[in-house]
Amino acid sequence: MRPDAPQPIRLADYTPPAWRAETVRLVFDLAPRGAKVHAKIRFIRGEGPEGPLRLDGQKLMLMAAKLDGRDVFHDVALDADGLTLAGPLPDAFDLETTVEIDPEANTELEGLYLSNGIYCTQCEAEGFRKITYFPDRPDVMATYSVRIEAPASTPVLLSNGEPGEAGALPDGRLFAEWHDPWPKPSYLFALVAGNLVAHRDRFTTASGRAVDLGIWVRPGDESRCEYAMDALKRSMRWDEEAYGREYDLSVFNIVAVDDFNMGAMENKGLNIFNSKYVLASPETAGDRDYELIEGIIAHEYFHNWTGNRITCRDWFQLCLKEGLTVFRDQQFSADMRSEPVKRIDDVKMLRARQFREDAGPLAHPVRPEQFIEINNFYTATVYEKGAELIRMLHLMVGPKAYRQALDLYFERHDGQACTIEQWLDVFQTVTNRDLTQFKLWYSQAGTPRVTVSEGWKPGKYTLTLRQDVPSTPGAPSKKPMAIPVAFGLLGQGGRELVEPGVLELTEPEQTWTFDLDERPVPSLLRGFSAPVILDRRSTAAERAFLLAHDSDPFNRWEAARAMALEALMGAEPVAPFAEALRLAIADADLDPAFRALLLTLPGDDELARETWARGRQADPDAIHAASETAKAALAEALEPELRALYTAMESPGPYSPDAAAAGRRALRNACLGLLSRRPVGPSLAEAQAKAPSMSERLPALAALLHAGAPAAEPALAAFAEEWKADPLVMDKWYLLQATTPREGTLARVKTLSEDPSFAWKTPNRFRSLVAAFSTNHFCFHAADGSGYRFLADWLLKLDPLNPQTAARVAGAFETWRRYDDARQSLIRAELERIARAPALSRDLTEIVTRMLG
Ligand code: 0A1
Ligand code: ZN
Repeated sequence: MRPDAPQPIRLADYTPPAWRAETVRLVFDLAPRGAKVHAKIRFIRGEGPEGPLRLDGQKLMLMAAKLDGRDVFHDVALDADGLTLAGPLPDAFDLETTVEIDPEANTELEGLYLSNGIYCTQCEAEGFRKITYFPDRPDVMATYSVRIEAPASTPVLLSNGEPGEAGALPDGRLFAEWHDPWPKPSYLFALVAGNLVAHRDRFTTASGRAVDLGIWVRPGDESRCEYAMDALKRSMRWDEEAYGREYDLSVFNIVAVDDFNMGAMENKGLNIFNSKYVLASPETAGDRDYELIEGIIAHEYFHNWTGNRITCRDWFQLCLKEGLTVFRDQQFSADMRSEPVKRIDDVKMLRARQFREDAGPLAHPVRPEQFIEINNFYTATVYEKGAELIRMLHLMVGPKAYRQALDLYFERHDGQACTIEQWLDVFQTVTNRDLTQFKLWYSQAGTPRVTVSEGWKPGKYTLTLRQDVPSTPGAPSKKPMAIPVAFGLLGQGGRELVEPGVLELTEPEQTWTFDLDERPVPSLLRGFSAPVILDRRSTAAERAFLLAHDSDPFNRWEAARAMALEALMGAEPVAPFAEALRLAIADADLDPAFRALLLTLPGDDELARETWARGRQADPDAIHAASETAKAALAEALEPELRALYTAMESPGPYSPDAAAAGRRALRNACLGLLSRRPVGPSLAEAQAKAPSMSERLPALAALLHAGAPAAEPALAAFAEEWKADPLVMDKWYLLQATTPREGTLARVKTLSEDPSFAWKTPNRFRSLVAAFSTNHFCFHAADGSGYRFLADWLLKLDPLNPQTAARVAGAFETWRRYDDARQSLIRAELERIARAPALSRDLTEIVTRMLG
C-alpha cells in the first residue's frame, strides 16, 4: 500500500452527528465558472459526542462565513475535505456561507455540473459537499428552500419540492424559488437549469390529490417521452395498490441529461435520468430499452417511499433502500409483463453480474462493513442480491405478513434514517420469527452452494441438502445460512406427487423424507427461491423431462439451460438438446417471450464461469470454438423449425412496445440469431435490417456482423449516416461493433476510439465502445493480451476526469483468476501498471488494489 493510502471507513465506527441541520436555505447564482452558492443552515446539537462543527466540502472556494450574522470567515479552518469551526458554539445557530464553484470544469459528474448546456446535479452519495459546506451524511435530514438565479439562456429552473415564486430580475436574468416540505438528506438535493421543454401530464392520487407531471428534455426530444410518462403513471398507481403508498407533492419532475454516471437518481420530486432511460420511439429504441425505461422509471419513483421518506442511516445501509426498491421494481415489471419471463431475466442478470462478483476479488456482503470509496459499492451485490434477500423474506413470511411488515415499516420509520436491524425488526414484530440466522445474508459474502443427494427405496424417498458457504476476501469461515428451497416432486407425466412447498435449510446438512409410491424427479429451487448455486447431478433424461413437464416455468428454463451448458461445453452431444428444444419451441401454449429465453444460449462469459466452477482454468479460445460448433450444429438441426417460427412471429401490424408484441419479436430475433449460422441467415438479416423499428433493425445488423456477411459493412455505414446526429442511437452503433466476436474487432474498436468524433468523456459513449468491448469475451481475452492493454490504456485516460466510471468499468478484470496462467499474468501486469500510475483516483485505486489483493 502507498504511504498516503486512504483509510477505510467502518460500519463499526458509526457515531450519530454532533450537529444536525434543521433547515437549509440555498441561493444559487449560476454561471459556468464562478457560480455562487449561498447557504444559510440552521444547526442544532445532535446526539453525537460534543465537538467542533465539522462540515464536508470539496473543491469549494469559500468567500464568506457568518455565524448568527457575525463574520467568522477567519475563524474557520479549511482543508481539502471540509471546514472546522471550533467552539464555543451555542446550542442552535445559523451558519451562512458563500462559496464559488465551476460547473463547467466538473468532469466527474458529481456535484453541480454542465451536461450539454444543462446545469444539473448528482449528489448521491457524497456529491453535495461539492456544492456547499454541509454535514454530508444521510442521517442529517433537513427541509430545504432554494432560489435559483440564472441567465435567460437557461430559462427552466427546477429543484426539489413545491414551486414558489418565479420571474425575471431587473438585469434580465431569471429566478425561481422551490420549497421542499419533506425533511431529506443532502444526497437527495437536486437542481436543474437549462433550455428544456416538458412533456406534461397529470395524475390524481388515490385520495384525490392532483399531481402535475413533467418530463423535461432538450427541444426536439419531447415526442420521445410518451412511454416514460406512461410508465410513470402506471408506477404511481401500482405503488398505491400494491403498497398503499401515495405520492406526496403536487409536482413530480423528471429531467433527462446526456452525461450521467449511472442510470438515474431519485432526488425528491426531481428525478434526474440518463437520457438513455427516458427517450424512446420505435425507430430509435429497442424492446429492451422500453423494458429498462419502464423498470427504471418505476425504480426511481418507488424510492420516494423506500429511500426518501425512509432513508439510510449511513452508506453501509445502502441495501436498505436499494435492495428493497429493486425488489419493488421487479414486482412491478412482473405485474406489467410476464412474471416468469421477468424472473428468468433477473436471475440471468444476477448470475452474470452478482455471482461473478461474489466469486471474485471484489466480493463483499450485501451490507459491507468497510469501504474506501462509497461509489464503488453501488454494486450488483448491494442491489441485486439485496433484492433477493427481500424476495426470500417475502417467500418465507408470505405475501400477507410481508404487506403487514411493510405497513409497519412505513408507520414506524417515516421521516427517519434507518438500519437493516430496524428493517428486520418489523418482520420480527409482525411474524414473531427469529431472524437472527437470516440476518447472516446481510453480513456473509459469497454464493452458498447447495448440494443435493437423494435416496430411494420403494415407498420412501429421501432428499438431503448440504450447504457450503465459500470463503471470500477477508472472510475465511462462514456460518450456515437460512436458505428457503421451493420444491416439488414430480411423478410420471409431471404430476405433483406432494403439495409443492418450501424446505428451509438452516443446518449444514438436512434430510427430508417422503412416503411415495413412485420415485420422483425433484424440481428444486423453484422460481430461484434463494441466491445459491444448486448442485444436483441430473441425467440428460431428467432435464428433458423437467423442460417438458415442470409446472414451474423457471425450472423448465433452468433445465434447458443445464442442457445448453453441457452441449456448448462439449460435455454432451447436441442432438438430445436439439430434440428437447424442438418440442419446446413449437409449443404454441408457451409464451413466445419464454420460448425466446429457451433459444437464447449461454454466452462465452457464462461458459467460462461454469468451466472455472467445475475446477478447470478457462481457455477463452477453446470455449468460443466449442460453443460456436455446438451452436452451428443446433442451428442445422433446428433449421426448418427456426425458419417456420421466424415467419410465424413476423409482426402483423405497426410497432407496439407491449410485452406480448415484444415477446414475439424476441422469439423471432432469437431464431435469426441461430439462423445467422446457416446459409439462409444473411439474406433474412439483410431484409430485416431494413425494417422501420430499432427492435428489428439492431438484431438484424448484429446477425450480419456476426456472420461476417458482405452486407454488414454497407448496412453499418448507412446506419451511421442516418443516425449520426443522434447520440443514443449512435451508442448502439458503437456497441454493435464492439461486441461482435470476430477476429479484427479490436482493430476496428481501436480505430473508432481514435477518431476525433469519439466523445469518450460522455459515460454512455465510453461504455458503448470501451466497456462494451470488455464484455466481448472472445476478443477481450485475446491470447496476446491486446484486449487487456486496450482497456487499461483507456481506464488510465478516463480516470483523471471521471474516476467513478473508470472504476466501474475496471470491474471487467475481476474474473482474471478464472483463466490460464498466461492470461492471468497478462492481466496482472495491466492491473499493476494501473496501480502504479501517478495520482490515480481513490475510486480506481481501491478497485485495482482489491482485484490484485
Ligand atoms: N440511487 C440511484 C443510483 C445512483 C447512485 C449513485 C449515483 O451517483 C454516484 C447516481 C445514481 C438509483 O438507485 O437509481
Ligand atoms: Zn435505487
